[in-house]
Amino acid sequence: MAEELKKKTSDAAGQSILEKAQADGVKTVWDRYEAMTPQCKWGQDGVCCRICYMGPCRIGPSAKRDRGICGATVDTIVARNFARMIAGGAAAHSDHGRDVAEILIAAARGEAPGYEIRDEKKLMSVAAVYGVPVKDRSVNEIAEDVGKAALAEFGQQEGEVKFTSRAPERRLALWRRHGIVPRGVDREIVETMHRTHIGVDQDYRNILMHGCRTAIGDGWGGSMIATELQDILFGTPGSLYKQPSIGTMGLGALKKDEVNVVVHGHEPILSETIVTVAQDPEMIEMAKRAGAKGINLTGMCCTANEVLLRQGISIAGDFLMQELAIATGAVETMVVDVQCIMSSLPEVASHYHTKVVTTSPKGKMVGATHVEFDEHDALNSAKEIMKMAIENFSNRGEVNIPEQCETNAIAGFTHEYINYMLGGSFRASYWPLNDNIINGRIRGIAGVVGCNNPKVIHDEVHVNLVKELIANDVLVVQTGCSAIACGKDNLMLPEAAMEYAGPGLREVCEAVGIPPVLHSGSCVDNSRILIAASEMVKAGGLGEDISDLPVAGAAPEWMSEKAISIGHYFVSSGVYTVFGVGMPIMGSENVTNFLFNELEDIVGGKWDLELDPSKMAAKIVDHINKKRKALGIEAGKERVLYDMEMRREIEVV
Ligand code: SF4
Ligand code: MSK
Repeated sequence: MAEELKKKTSDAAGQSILEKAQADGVKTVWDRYEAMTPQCKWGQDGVCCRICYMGPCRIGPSAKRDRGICGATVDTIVARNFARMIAGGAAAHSDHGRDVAEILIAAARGEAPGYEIRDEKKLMSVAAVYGVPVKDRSVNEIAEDVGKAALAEFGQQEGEVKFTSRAPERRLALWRRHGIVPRGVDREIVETMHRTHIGVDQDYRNILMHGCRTAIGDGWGGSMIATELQDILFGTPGSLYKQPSIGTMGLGALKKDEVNVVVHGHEPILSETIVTVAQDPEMIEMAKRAGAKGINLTGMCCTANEVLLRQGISIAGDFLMQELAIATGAVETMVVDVQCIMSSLPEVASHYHTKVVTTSPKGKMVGATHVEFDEHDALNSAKEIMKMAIENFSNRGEVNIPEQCETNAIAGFTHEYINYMLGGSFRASYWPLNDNIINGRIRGIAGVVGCNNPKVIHDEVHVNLVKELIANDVLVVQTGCSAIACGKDNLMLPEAAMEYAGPGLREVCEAVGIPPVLHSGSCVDNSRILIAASEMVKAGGLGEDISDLPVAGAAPEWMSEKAISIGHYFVSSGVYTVFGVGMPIMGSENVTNFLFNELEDIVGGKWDLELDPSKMAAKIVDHINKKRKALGIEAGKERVLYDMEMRREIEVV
């Protein structure tokens, strides 16, 4: 039994609760995956077309059919399916961004009590990008105009999405040359859906290039709007208190004698208010009257990352642990909003006392309790949910929270904090980072992000990949569930550098006092990585475009459409990006060759696929070495002690 469990998850606490869930007769994601195997090869390879009802059409050599009923080739079908995944992912991120823009406007108008402008510095920097006047205007007037300008980006029909101006000049010029600067966030998503309708765009290259435009509209548009506006409303992680947050990670974050509320999903609009209510003395008193010692709030998936980054709230788990958290019997309420919420939650919860509460009109579930979250009366919505959780405490049955040693993780390494951390308030700069890359102490940087997937051992690929990268002096930046996987494995503590990092990276981590693996946030916060990469280019010494940098991206356990959109905007931004698990393009040699090879000559970045974490790490290190060689820094440079003259030069840069 123990060996079987280890084939499902590498999380020890997860294994013990999975065993309990099985004993309780609960079906989990792993049971449903097994029941689904062998999975449809056509779907896995991306060659099944259901775009019109003459089909479905499944084509390819083994089917002895080389065209769909309408005449579509396998290349057209695979490219269309892939482009639609990009559109789905971009839509999810961007709709999140739109919600934040609406709240910012309402908060600025005083129509959303409980929300306020917490980060004026960020507000001013975003106002500058949008050209919003700031002189002699109140913070709320500026915020309202910033919110309106951001909202207008979604439906904009002409021009360029403004945040693309933050990319290095060469990158923007390249995008313009290829006609892939997004005009408006929604426009590119809609055009993808149009182009991939039966009988429109039949040229796989043309379809995939529009995929670049749509994905850039996500990374440099919808996602960046979500991240930046959330920072304005809730504070930029790391910057508010001049230090990142620290929190517990894993199922051990649940508490036996407290009312456990798990916030799950993506949008901090809801979870930030629940954090406030969980600290309300009236609510804590109510919990005590119900027999609990207090209220314990924890997070799941990207909502967890958002509240850890800004509030130091602990994380109960990543994507594959949502059912297991309920199976502990300790969760009074799981509050969900949008994205990555398993449809099985109400069924799993029916074995225990847990209430699953949906809050978004966009995301209801049969079997869940719906408490519509009214942003204009946020505190009362959150209080209603909290009272429900407290009342449910007395309904608990047997509780089994796995014994585990406390696992802490430091989180909140935004591009602003990295800037501050390296140079302090007055000399904030990316130059020390570039310098350490040039002198070879840091070989390069890898963004390791994305989901979990039951097709591979839960968390194992993330953790093994990241350990190999840091052993090779590659500094790792993380978001999403990948960050949670590595946080649970203690890789986000400075001590991890002593244990796992190569000598150069260890030296830098020791000097600066940082972990070798930096937590940068949630899925939409991959936009922070784009800005950090642009800042590295601007700091100098590492080329003139993101594609010149010794950096790479990876999503070793991906599963969602959002991951495909993220991968495609990394690639479109000039980053070599490797996915694990598999990719739904392998049915077309031409599409695979375009994404894995040809695209590099066009946008400077390319896709790759590698299932084995050691080989994935080797590919990333090889790519970084190739970039170092092109920059002429393959041997590394000896550290130079700067005199005042040289420092002045740096400041000019
Ligand atoms: Fe088949 Fe063409 Fe219809 Fe797709 S669009 S289902 S390939 S007929
Ligand atoms: S939550 S998209 S499983 S990272 Fe952002 Fe995790 Fe992937 Fe959802």
